[in-house]
Amino acid sequence: MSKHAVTRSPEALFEPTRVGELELANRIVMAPLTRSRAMQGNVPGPLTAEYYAQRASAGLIVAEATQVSAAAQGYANTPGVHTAEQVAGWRRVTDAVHARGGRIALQIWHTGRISHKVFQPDGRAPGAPSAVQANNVKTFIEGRGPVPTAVPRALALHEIPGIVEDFRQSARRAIEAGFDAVEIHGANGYLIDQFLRDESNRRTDEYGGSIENRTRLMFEIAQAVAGEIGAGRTGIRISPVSPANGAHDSNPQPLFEHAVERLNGLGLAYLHVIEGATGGPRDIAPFDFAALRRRFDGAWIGNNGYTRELALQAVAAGTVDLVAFGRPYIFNPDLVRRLREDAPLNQKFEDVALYGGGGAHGYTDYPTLDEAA
Ligand code: 8OZ
Repeated sequence: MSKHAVTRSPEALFEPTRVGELELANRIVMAPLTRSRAMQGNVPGPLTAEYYAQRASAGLIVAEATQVSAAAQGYANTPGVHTAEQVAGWRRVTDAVHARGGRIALQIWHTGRISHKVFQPDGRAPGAPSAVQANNVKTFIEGRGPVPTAVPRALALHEIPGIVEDFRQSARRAIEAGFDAVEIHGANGYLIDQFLRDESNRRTDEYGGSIENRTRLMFEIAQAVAGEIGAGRTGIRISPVSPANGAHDSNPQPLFEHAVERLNGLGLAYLHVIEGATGGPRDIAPFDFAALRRRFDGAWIGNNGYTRELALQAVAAGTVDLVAFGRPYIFNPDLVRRLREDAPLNQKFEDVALYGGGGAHGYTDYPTLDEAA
């Protein structure tokens, strides 16, 4: 029998569980959500601390994608974790979440080709595996709105160790800032995903060509982060069939089976899997997710379009260990209670423009059940 052939009570969704070195109050995860409200210097401010504290009843919060270096940035007003001010800003956030009894991981991120020269400290084109522009993808620039992402430049072989090092140091700084864990952003068409896939990776050195070579950067980053902060505090997010940000591979099944096999050898705490198109249909393309799950001994966090029913059923059947909710967490700070009590969820009552950018409105002003009563 497979190690994952468990049967649990549906109530297990609301009960404590252990993930790596973390003791979590329940199996509900707040997915990382880019909200673009960082202050000057890409520093998370007091409003961000309040926003996450409001959501501290999640078993685990995965805080929004956060750049590992200045060059890793791809959008206006996203936070970083590469300066002392950013670490101090994040400390406010983790203190506020811990004061409410929550647990919080930081998602560390390099956008690669999903960037623009205005974000690059040297003013050059952003670095990527190869000089291949993402097909019809836009980014946000302050005062200019959505603009096409760059034609990137191919990173030189000698630049790659520095990127691995940026992830390692960011993981260290995240722990200094009080995070309980670090999630490596390997999904959604950003740098790590760009290296994985044959559409964006046309390299002929040891980081391109074979599946072994294309999974090398992901593996080296995961190894560096786990070596720095402990595998039991390290997770990684992948999106095998998502076309997000122009991601495309001619044959994702063997690619991701190999990637997960390599990651499993590191003993990581969890694998966070976007099952389908990010924020879109779960059945965008045929893919055998169970084949990945069989290759991974840590916890599996399933994500993408889960309803209450599907979450209860997937946890009970053991297809997933935890369920991450994204958009419902924008509108429902007390999502855990609402799911537990089968109470109605707040629906989107504001413009989608408030997802990213702006102030408190559409960010910290969604009512809990008690406040709504
Ligand atoms: C929405 C807008 C900007 C970035 C992702 C980090 O898709 C993101 C992101 C989402 O993973």
